[in-house]
Amino acid sequence: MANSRTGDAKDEQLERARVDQDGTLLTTQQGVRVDHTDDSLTAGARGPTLLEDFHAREKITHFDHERIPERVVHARGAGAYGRFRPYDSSLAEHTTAEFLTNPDEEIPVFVRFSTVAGSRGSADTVRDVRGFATKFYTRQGNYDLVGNNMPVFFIQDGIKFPDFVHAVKPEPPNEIPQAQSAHDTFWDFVSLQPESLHMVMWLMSDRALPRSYRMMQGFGVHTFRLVNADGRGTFVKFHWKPVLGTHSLVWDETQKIAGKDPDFNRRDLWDSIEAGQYPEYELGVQLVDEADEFAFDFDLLDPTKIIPEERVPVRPVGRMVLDRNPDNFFAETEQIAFHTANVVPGIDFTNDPLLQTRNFSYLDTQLIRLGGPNFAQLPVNRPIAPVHTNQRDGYGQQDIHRGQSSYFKNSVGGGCPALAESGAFRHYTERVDGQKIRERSASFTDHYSQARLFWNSMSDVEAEHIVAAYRFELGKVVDKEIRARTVTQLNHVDHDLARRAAEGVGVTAPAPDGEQGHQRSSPALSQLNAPMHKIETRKIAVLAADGVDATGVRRLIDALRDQGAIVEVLAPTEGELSAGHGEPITADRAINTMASVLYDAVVAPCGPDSVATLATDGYAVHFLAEAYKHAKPVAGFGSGLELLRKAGITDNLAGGPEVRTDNGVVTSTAAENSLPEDFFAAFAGQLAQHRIWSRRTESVAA
Ligand code: HDE
Repeated sequence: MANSRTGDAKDEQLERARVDQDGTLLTTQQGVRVDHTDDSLTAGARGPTLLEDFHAREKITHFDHERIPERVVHARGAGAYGRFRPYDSSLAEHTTAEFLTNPDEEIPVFVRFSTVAGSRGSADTVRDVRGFATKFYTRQGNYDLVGNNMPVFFIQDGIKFPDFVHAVKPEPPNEIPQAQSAHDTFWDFVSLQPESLHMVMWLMSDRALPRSYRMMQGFGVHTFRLVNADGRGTFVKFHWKPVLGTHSLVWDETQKIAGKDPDFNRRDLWDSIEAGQYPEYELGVQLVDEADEFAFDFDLLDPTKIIPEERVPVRPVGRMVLDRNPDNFFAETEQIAFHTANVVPGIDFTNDPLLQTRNFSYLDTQLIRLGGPNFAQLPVNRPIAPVHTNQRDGYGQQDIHRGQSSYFKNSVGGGCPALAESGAFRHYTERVDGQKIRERSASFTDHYSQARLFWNSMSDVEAEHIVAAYRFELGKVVDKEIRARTVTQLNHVDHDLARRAAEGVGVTAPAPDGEQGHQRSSPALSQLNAPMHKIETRKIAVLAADGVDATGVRRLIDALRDQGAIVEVLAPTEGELSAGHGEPITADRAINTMASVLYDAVVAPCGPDSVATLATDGYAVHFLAEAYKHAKPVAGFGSGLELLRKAGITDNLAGGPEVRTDNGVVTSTAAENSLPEDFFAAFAGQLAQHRIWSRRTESVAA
């Protein structure tokens, strides 16, 4: 494991807490050396264990207390350190936050990605929202942007959060199902809660199945406020855009990966950082003048709404790179404590009722999760800005505060810590008038327009996936009433959607809603409209056996690796393969230890003997058919085309040496050194598309 030091201020601070065991001797917690740790101290070799065995007692006691409560939501996560730098100082017009306005300094960050519903040991690739929480260790203090990969939320007021979470979590009698929304209580809740509809549509979309944490967007969700040096406020929504584009898995694939590699997203993040292929994201902001607070047909304070990007463009402001894996999952990724109220001067809240509750919840939850009020002193949570409070004592106090005073004002401590004369956080001055009242604002009541905007913005294939997701999820709901209620709710969004969902789950579609809504769409909402040109870090499997055309395979590997792709040779067994042409080549992995769902594309190279072996290997044939079914680019050359045929892939197999591309299948009958260069370029072109949605694969059995 290569954990190179980054040497920034946070890294320096962490270094003081790091412990290496190399060359050390085993001791007790008290530093007493131990020379025997396999047998307890007993009265006679077959007698009872003695209470005075302090080493055994200490060892067992610590073990008994190793676990802490998992996060009540977002329990399953993966994290990494990195750095953020703004492009320029132009945002200074709107905010005094230095980390957003000082391009001369790189700010250390820690990001934790997560799923929401599952427990710590659940699979990564479930249908779920993903958390995207960033801690910026700024010179002005820690700023936490605790976002998700979807820009809206299920509820408008935080008081509903326990209800929502209870509904989506496994059901109380039997704790089934794990990490799934496909069960009665979730759909019961959301079908009775129209405000959830917009977010549920995002959850049913491909956004809920990210290919990688490196290939998903992040959103702050709420409207926050930037505040400048004059105290002027500007509304802001935060966006993260991944440099590699936004890509998703397909549903069948996610379910298989959950078994083949439940750590799929976690492993992907770890491996890419270890390989030096650092994930990168661009931070963008949507800014709205306070004067325009009421210029929209929705309320900016309503977290179930987006500001369409065509209406207010996203302004790029900086770039984040994740370049170091943690040393210890528990110490860092588990113990990191995010809090929406961790803000720095220049960033403030709005009266979004969801945000207001979060500002209470995150501090509160850490107190139970991390066992007391000193969790901000844990290495991963410590700010790099100096910390001086009059707070004292509590479980796990790490600091040794010297001096007589722990109060303000004091004279015995020379008045310190003193009040700051500059650089302090000042709450935005906002006039608030109102009656104490439990009432949802009337401006929060349109639950359908933006759900419809989302639906209208989907490409055909994305829409198909949404329908399929509704059918799958509702198909798992036992109570037919709940299915019917959900379909009725969808009918308020779009009759066609409601009809298509209803048909799949044995429910009669309601008549079209008299008020079929607007025809607007927002191109930015479709993932397929994002630019697709990179093949960096895409994983390609080359299926080979003894007798493979190693020359052709090497040329393919070189061509794709040059563009940052990862190519692995898979064979019936690992190790060296004799080559039909060229030097022997090494198989990186055995086919049966992997699966097509763990790769982005697959290649069947030339080599009559190799092809003959693979044609009788069910894993190899299924590998190809399954990749084809999941709309992945497939390539074959020379006699490799026979293997494609065996897997039922018949697109453009009839050609000659010239390179043909059809339906994402790239072929040539040429091999070895005569395989045209175009072949690699054509394959890379298909790979950049990520999936070939024009391919119809319903009938493919895989
Ligand atoms: Fe959270 N949320 N949340 N949430 N949330 C937590 O905090 C909560 C919400 C989000 O990697 C908890 O430390 C309430 C929206 C992320 O450590 C808890 C409400 C968004 C993470 C909590 C929300 C999020 C959390 C659980 C409604 C997207 C993981 C453990 C008022 C903008 C952070 C913890 C990490 C975690 C409460 C709604 C994102 C219980 C009460 C909206 C990414 O405090």
